[in-house]
Amino acid sequence: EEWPVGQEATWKTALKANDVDEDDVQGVANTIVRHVTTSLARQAGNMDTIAAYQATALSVRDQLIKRWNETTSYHTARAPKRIYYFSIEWLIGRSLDNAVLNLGMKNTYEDASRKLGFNFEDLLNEERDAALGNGGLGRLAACYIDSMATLSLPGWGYGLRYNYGIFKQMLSKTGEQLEAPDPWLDRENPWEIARLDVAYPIRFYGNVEPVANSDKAVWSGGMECLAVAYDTPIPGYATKNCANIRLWSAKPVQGFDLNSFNAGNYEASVHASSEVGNITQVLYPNDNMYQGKLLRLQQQYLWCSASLQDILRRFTKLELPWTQLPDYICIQMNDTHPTIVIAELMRILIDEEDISYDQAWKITTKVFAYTNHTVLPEALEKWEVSLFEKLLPRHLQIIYRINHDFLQQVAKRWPNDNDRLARMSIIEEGTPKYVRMAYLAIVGSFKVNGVAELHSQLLQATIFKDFVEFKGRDHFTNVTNGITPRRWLLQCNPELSALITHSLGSEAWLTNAQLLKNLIPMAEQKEFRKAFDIIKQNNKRRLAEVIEQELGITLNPRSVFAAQIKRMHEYKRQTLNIFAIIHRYLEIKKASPADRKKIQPWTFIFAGKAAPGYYIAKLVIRLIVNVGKIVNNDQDVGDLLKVVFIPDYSVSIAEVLIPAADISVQISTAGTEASGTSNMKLALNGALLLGTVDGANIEIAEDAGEDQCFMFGYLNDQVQQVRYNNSYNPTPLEQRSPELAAVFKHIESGAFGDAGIYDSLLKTVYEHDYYLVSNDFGSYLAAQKLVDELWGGDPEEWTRKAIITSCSMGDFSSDRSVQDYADGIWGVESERVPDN
Ligand code: B1H
Repeated sequence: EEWPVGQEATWKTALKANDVDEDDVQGVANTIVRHVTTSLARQAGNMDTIAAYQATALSVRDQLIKRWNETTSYHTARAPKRIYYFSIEWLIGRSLDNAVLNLGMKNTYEDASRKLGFNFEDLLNEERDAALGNGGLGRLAACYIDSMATLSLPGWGYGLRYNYGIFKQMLSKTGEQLEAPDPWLDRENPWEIARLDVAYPIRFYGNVEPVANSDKAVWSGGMECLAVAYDTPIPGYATKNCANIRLWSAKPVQGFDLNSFNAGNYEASVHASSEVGNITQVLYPNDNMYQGKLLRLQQQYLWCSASLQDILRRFTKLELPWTQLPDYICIQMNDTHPTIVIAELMRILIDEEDISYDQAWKITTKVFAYTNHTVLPEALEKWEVSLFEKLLPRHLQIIYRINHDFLQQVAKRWPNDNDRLARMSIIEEGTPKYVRMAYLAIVGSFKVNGVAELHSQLLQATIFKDFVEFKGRDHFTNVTNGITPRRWLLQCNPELSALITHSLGSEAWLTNAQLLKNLIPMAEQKEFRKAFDIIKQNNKRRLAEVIEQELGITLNPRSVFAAQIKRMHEYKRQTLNIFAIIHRYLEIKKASPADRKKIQPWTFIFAGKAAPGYYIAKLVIRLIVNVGKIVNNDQDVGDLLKVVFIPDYSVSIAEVLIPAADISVQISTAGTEASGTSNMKLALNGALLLGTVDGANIEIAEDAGEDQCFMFGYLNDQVQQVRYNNSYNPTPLEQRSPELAAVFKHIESGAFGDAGIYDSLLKTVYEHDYYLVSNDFGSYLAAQKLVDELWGGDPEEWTRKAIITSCSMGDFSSDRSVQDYADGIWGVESERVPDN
């Protein structure tokens, strides 16, 4: 090592002085108090829990930064191939508990804070969620970066530092969703490191001049701004390695507006910079829904251009020829949101690095891989050509050239097949014209994957069929999603984690989730079942307390806790669930007091946000809330049925809900949910799967065993036909499902609010019923009946199934997923920082 300035001995002593051993409680307390009195400028006598949280977080941050630095130096010295995960969403949640657990310092921090007069649990609750994502896609990125760190892979995440994350959801008195901003950065964020010196220029709009006799062009003018880096260190579990998420914030270029854009027009120059400030203001709140807004394309380009400039700067330091770029970097695109990065790499190589178009294309297509997360047509990104041309004129030229060359190859393979050319073109012809981002992502990358077996098959058989024929089977693959067992078991369910560690005799399952299998035989032991059951009861009671406190609803912890917790969407069919609840309610009302005694008690728990512009999804929330109001206060019902909608669903709320669930409700129309990941989290925590044959449900049922699950509903290959009949040979609802017709009548009678308010929702089922709610209603009721029988008839058997389910989830660790990516797609290897 080199000591650039001063005396080596002084440096070394100072570095040592700041080291804290993992179990050094006093040392940790020292660092916390130092932050109280220096960073926070407070006095010991002037402390509240917020200050204690902040000082503790800063103390942990010090540990993370040390590891971050060591990891960075090590990787710089070794210069391995690196993986960069591009995600426009990072749904991290809180970091303190997760960080101390991954550092192996939870006990030390608990002790230190107790000795300083604080309860560590209270400090944890002061932290705000980093909610820079909508749902599964954003949380997946967060789980994957945890696994990349834990596997010691040389990799970083890249994203955007939104000033406002996903909106805060509130409910009006009448059960309507209201949205408020999420100013998560209002308090200082101890988990980020501002790198004000790491900033790249980004251009928008402007003009393009071709350069004669070359592939090059000069793009100039327009609006320039800066993308500034903020780093979030992500510690691995049981490794010194620390990964990084680098998030970009837009800021105006100093002096630009005055000198070259609006000289002499001060007011206009201020205006120009406020457009720049807008770019990273807010996360777009749509899940599984495309919205073609200019600002969104600005976000995508700023993020991709800054990230790529950052990556290429690192590569150029190696002083290697550009042809070796694919040997040193791989970029994984989380959905099509970063697809513009393909054109950006082409632009930089051609216009700035003097590489020929053909050579640039050879390099580019070896760098990128693309993950598709949905087959829903309304979610597929396609940008209006005119908008694209205005904002990114040079990129549109490059895309046209890519498309031209690509279609020539297609035409060569399939002469005179104009239909095929029109189908496959990256440019959708028509008025207006569109750029199809998924097609660009396929053509510009070396691998495309889906996120569960069924989904990957569906991609290849339907929306990307032509591309499989053109590129060959090997261009496409599957990597089934996974979740990190550190957050989704160790952190959220400490009691179950302790039981597992005790029973296995080691903590090795936390980095090798397959070891959980070894506990399956324990399901046959009464003692173990009892221990497992007590933990579930405790988790249910903990949740019931929160719900009592926050919502004033008293739950029966002996009832089946059935959780449907995910974004509100027609395809996810919260409708099916709430209609079945109303059916159950009507059955209870009909039953004699004697018959009621035989009815099993259920608590249905919903949580999830609707996109602010998604009218039908918001109406479903309203129905759920209003059904709850009636059912929860009906004397005839008593403890037999409760319906709870928990507002403002978040990662932190999920951490309380998931360990408390008995039943995991996963009831999307077959073929619509690409994977789902709450299904994995709930199963890992011992909830039994009540689900359709869709997404990762299928693989969960395979691994846990079908005996452990309650599967129902039309299969994917029947859906098209049923859907067609619903539209073109419709039968009255009474015939399709008399039970559902009765439910609708009851809703229409005004039982849950003025008659008429739910008409547009009911109409989606009466007419077309695109998502097969009426068709699957009967089999959903039948599946619930089986649940009733097991819950009431054989509680021991229930627990046995829960244990088997939980211990069969090894495959769904994100460590497995990320290792699959590393081996099968990225070609990167573990680069573990030596212990000393
Ligand atoms: C998923 C999205 C998504 N699929 C567009 N697609 C978005 C699409 O802001 N947008 O424009 C945002 C999100 N999200 C989800 O990904 C799937 O529905 C889940 O089934 C899957 O588990 C998850 C992770 O792969």
